[in-house]
Amino acid sequence: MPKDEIYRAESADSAPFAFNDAVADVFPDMLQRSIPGYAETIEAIGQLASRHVKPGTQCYDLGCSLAAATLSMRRRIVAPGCRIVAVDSSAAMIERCRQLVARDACNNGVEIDIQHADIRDVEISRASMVVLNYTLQFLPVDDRLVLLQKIAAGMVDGGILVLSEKVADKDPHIESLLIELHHEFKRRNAYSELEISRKRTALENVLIPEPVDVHLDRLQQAGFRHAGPWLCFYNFVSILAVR
Ligand code: GEK
Repeated sequence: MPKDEIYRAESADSAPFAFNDAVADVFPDMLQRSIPGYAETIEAIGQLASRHVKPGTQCYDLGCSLAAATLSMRRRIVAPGCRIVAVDSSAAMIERCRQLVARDACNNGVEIDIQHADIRDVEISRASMVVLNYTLQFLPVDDRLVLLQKIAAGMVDGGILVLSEKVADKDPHIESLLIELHHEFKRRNAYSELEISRKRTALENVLIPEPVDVHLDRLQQAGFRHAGPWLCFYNFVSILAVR
């Protein structure tokens, strides 16, 4: 797995973070070393797919990157006649996503439709499972409710949404403690102080975290009947919502 050294060089780019070729090349290493609980979340997405995906329905992986959640769902879906729609707006991600899906050995009859598109423009229909694994945080705050309303409207009764986000705590003291714990996690994963601070600057105004309560209220407003966190690891939270 190529190692993420993007913010290591003295000459490192000071431009805002973007999902370009350089990022896509090292992406699995970047997520594994930066997002606490990432591997467990991908595993849980597969487990949820085996329990909740209904026959003849669709699954959506919105902001699919390199199809980690898509492939985890495909491996575990047992319901017949299902299809997964995987969407990402980054050309660099989609190009590599197509190669990885083509190379995946699983052949259980679940078709995967990979779309290079903005998730705000994609139609959602007959969905029994939708995954927004660390994607909503990159959308302008004003676009988030409309997207969740569209997802809820396109779901079958009992459909589930996995919404994983980096969050901000309302209490400034807890917020700085969680940020410090996350930085310590990155140091343990061999990121230097300089790399951590450069990445933080690059993500400013690109990744916009909100408090968990704001996400839960918005999910209810969007039409989800139940919503609650199933994973919380420092300032990284994954929420399960049921339509
Ligand atoms: C995983 N879910 O490995 N439309 C489509 N894609 C978008 C948009 C948009 N408006 N905005 C951002 N993206 C993956 C990880 S990464 C998380 C998701 C991270 C895409 C963007 O191109 C990138 O591939 C992905 O959302 C976010 O489970 O890098 O922290």
